Amino acid sequence: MTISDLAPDLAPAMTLDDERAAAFVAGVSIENTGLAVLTTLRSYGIDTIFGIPGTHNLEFYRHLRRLGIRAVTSRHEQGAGYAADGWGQRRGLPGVVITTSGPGLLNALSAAGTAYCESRPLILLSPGVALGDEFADVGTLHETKDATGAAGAIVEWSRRVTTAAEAVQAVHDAFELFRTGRPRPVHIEVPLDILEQAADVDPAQLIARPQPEPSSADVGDVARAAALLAAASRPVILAGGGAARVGSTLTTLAERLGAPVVTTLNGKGSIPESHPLAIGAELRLDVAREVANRSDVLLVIGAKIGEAELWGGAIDPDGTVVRIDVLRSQMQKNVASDFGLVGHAEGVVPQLLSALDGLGYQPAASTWLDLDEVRASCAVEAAGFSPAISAAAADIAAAIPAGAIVAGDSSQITYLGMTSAVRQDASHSFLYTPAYATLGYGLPSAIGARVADPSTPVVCVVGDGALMFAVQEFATAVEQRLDLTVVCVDNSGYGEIRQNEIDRGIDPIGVELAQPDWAALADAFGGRGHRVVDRAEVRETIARAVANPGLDLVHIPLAVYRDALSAASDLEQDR
Ligand SMILES: Cc1ncc(C[n+]2csc(CCOP(=O)(O)OP(=O)(O)O)c2C)c(N)n1
Ligand SMILES: [Mg+2]
Repeated sequence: MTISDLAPDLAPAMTLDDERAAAFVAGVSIENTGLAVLTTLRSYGIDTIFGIPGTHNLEFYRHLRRLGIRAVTSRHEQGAGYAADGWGQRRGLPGVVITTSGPGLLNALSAAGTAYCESRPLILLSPGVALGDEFADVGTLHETKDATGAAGAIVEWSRRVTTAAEAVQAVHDAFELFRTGRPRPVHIEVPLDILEQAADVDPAQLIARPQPEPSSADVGDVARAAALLAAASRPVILAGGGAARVGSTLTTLAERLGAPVVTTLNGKGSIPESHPLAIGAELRLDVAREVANRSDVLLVIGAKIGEAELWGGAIDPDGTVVRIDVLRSQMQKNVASDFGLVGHAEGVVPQLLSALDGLGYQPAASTWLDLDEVRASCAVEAAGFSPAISAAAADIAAAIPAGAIVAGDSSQITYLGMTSAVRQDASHSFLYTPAYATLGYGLPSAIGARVADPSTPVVCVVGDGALMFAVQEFATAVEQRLDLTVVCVDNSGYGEIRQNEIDRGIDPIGVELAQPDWAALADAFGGRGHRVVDRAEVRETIARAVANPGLDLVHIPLAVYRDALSAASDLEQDR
C-alpha cells in the first residue's frame, strides 16, 4: 500500500509503512466523515466500490475519484451486493457496497443475507437520517422506520455511528471481524449530518491496522488430532468454505495421509479438482457421502455442511470426527464431532502437518479406496437427476476454458449440472450461493469477479428464471467494458418449482413463463447474442462467445437436449 494508492494526485511515491505516511495523513484535511470512512477503506486495499449514487450518499461519492476508487454502478442494489461478493472472493477482501438511505439499503439486504449465510465478508455503507430524526415519521426523503434495525436483523452487526471517529472505528472493527472471526457482512450507517460534517478525527486513525496472522489451535489439541489421523486406516477430509484460503498445504495434508478429499460447494477447488485425491463438491451424492461415512477418521475443515450438501442423507461416520473451525460454536453443526480444533484453517492445517512430522509419521503410500471408481460412480449418480441437464452441463463445461471462473445461480443447470461437470483447480472460482440460494446471484457475481480479475475468463451459467432476476446488470457489464460470457439454459420457466408442485400433487401454476428473445435482449444492451438451435452447436457457440470480447450471451433452449432424455417422464420433468 502506498500513499499514491490512497491519494494519487497528492503524494506519488511514499509507502504507508514509513514515518512520512503519518506525516502525510497529518497534513490531510478531512473534509467530512465521508472522506474519513473512504480513506480508511482505501488504506485496507479497497479500490472498487459497488453501488448506486443517490441524493443522500453523495458525500461518499464525492471522494472516490480523488482516492482512486473505481465506482461500479449496478442497476439495482441487489446486483451491487452480489458484484461485491464476486469481487471480494477474487480479491480476498470484503466487497464494499454504497447505497443510499432507505430503499437503496433495503434493496441490498438479500445480498447481505447471502453473505451472512455463506460466511463471506461484505461492508454495506449507507447514510441514515440525521441525528435526532430517528423515528420522526415526518416524510423526509427515503425515511424508513428503522433502517439500522432492518439491516441489523440480517447482518452480523449494523452500527449507526454518531461521530466521524466512530465511523472510522467501525471500518477497523469490520476488518478485525473478517480476519479474526467468522467472516460475515456488516452495515455502517452514517447519519446525514455526520456524513457532511468536517471529521474531527486524528488522521493517523485512517490507516489500516495490522492484520493478525491466522489463529492456530491449542498445541495439545493439535497433537491429539495428529495422533488420531496418523492411526487412521480410512482417513477422509471434508473441506468447506473455511478451507478456501488454506492453499497448497491442504493438498499436502491429503497426500501425506492418503486421504480422499470431498468438498462442500463453498469449498469447491480448495484442493485442485484435477488432483487424484479429489472427489469434488459432491456431498449431495450418495457415493460421496458414503466415502465420508466409511471413514474411520473424518477431518472436517471450515464447513457448516448445510442442507444443500445433505439432500441425500446425513453424514454420520462410525469412526471419529475431528473438526477445524474458527468458532467453537460450529463444532457440532449438522455433523456431530468428537474433537474440535479451534482456529483458522490456514493456521491449523500447517500445525497438523508439523505435528505429523513430529510423530515421525510415514506418509501413506496410497489412498484406501479406488477414487477413479468413486468419481465414475459420482458422474453416473449426478447424471441420474436429469439426463438433459447433465448433457447440457457436460457440453458447456467442455467449452469453458481451463481456469475460468464459473458463476452459477439457484437453477438446475447449476446444482444438477455445473457443480459436477466443471472441475475447478482453485478456490473462489465457482461463484455460487448454495445455502441462501437467491435467484439473481450469478450475473452480478460474475461482473464483480471480472472487475476484480480482468485476466481470467468468466462464464456465468444460469437458468432463464435466475437471469431475469438480474437482467438489468447487462447494462453494468457493457458500461464497464467487461469481457463476460453468459449462458442461459432456458427451460421456459421455474423448472425446479414446477417439479416441486407436481411432487405435491399441485397442477403446475405460476411456473411456466414467457421468455424474451434472449439473444436480441443481449444485443439491445450492447452485447452480442447467440442462439443455439441444435445441441451439436453448443460447444462451438460457447467457445466463440468466450473468444469474442465484450458481453456475449448464449441462449440454449433445454429442448435441444430432449434427445438425451431416455423416458417420457424425464422429458416431462425437465421441460
Ligand atoms: C429470490 C428467490 N425467489 C424465489 C426463489 C424460489 N426458486 C427457487 S428455484 C426457482 C426457479 C428458478 O428458475 P431457473 O433459474 O430458470 O431454474 P430452473 O429451476 O428452471 O432450472 C425459484 C423460483 C428463490 N430461490 N430465490
Ligand atoms: Mg428455468
